[in-house]
Amino acid sequence: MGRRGEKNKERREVPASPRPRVPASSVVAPRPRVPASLVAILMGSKSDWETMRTASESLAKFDVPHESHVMSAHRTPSLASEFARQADSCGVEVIIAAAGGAAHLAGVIAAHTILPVLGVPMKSDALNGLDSLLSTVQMPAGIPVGTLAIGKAGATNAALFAIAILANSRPELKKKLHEFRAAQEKKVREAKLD
Ligand code: RP5
Repeated sequence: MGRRGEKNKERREVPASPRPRVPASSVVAPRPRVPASLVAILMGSKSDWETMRTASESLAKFDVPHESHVMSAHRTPSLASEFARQADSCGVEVIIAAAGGAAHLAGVIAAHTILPVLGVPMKSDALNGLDSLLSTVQMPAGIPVGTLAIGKAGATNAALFAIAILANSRPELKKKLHEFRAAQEKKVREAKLD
């Protein structure tokens, strides 16, 4: 097999590529059944999913097409960097990256793309997530990672932040965000204490 063939073979074997962007020529064609993902949720381990499913559920409530993958800055470094490099051309607009401990995933992903990357520090056994928070938030100037709170609050807010970014160019999402805030406010105003 020539060099080109080998390169294509490598590309096909990457299991977690984002879904391909819908080509411009399909504008007049029937809409695809599964829309391309606008948000990619990445996490360093399957053990992070219990927390990160919160982000996925929040995006689903706003009907935002998204995909979730396990990949690690340490255990699968080439998969993580390849995903980050391809995400933009596949139609992804925001990446959420969650990791715990020496949490480098968000930073590594941000190093390989100019898409906005939102980092969610996972609660860790050893230091309760303080290690994850500092590893994610302390990026050197030049490669930004927007870091959210530790754990489920961070996962929810990462999704809401991603929606807010997407809403800048999508009036229907902006409307849903206003409705969400109004409903949230109503709930707090009507809270009854025993
Ligand atoms: C990180 O190490 C993961 O993001 C996870 O939060 C932490 C522990 O991973 P496991 O040992 O549970 O796979 O890479």
